[in-house]
Amino acid sequence: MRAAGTTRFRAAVMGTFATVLLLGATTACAEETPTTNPTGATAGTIKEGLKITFLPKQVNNPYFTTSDNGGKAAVEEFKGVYSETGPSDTSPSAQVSYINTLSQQGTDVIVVSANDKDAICGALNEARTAGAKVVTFDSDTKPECRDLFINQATADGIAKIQIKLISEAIGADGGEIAILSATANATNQNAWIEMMKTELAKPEYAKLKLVATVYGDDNDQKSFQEAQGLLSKYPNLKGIISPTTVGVAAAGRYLSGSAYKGKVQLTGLGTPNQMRSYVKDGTVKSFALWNPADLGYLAAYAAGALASGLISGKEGDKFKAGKLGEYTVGKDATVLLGDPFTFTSANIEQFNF
Ligand code: RAM
Repeated sequence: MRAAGTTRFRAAVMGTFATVLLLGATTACAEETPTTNPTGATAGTIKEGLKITFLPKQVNNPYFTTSDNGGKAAVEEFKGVYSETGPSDTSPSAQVSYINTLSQQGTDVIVVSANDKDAICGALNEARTAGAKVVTFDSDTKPECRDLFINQATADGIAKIQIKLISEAIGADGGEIAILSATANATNQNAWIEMMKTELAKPEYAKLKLVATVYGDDNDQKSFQEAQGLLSKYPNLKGIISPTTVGVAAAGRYLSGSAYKGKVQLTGLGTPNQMRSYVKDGTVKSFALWNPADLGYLAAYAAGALASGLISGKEGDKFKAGKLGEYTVGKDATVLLGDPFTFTSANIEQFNF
């Protein structure tokens, strides 16, 4: 459930979002004044001094640099103590030791994007027993291992846009397509892939045939090699969907330097800075993403509200997320940021992240 419709994301992208990311300015309103929302619950004030730590899938991924910086901006607004830690590889259990350390250090909230929904579950629950709150963002763990999940967009919406974009790029004749994903256990990518298969089963996509799903592990080199491998194994391939910022950038680099440039289509989820040159040189017509800075910002406000006892994570709970306004907790303790946004040559110059 979300507090506003599509217009919120659009406005954020074209307005505040562009301002914050292009100019590095912070326009957010830091004041949290006690109010009473329509359900009668008190919105209240986030406590000062909360220790809020972001634990991304990996620290050397520009997507997470942007999301976590959004979180930092929010934590500074409500006068908390922000930090970021995490692995540089995306193996299933790479985050466990970081969670254990944060728990021992008495972190108030761990804000984590899960590489593997099962592998970190036990450590997260131990941290919760020790007093920490757990907010997942971007990639969820199992619901019983966290207090809240901040979802960037619905899996259905993310799947639909990618199938639409690859279909448009390939054209009416259709043909073979493949998916180049992140890790085999990634909660977010796996949910999107399932929904993409559902979407592909629709009559309007009857001419698109998914022939393979491969995994680049959100590692640039491995993703590059997997893209290369797809083309040698499937000479008739017409398109690749890569629902990961690391994978789509690596596939773009491979295609743009190959004879397949402009012939084999590529779309997926990418950051504008990593994809700009491939849009400009004709390798990529369009791709999608959400606003990662807003995702981190929203996750931080949710973390603050949770650790202050303003919300518990039950459906219908409302909290204020600074410049983004009020959000409502939906089913399964999930908060939804908004809709994915499509980048093309017509708008990519407006973005810097
Ligand atoms: C990569 C990560 C992240 C995902 C984006 C689209 O950066 O896999 O989890 O949300 O791509």
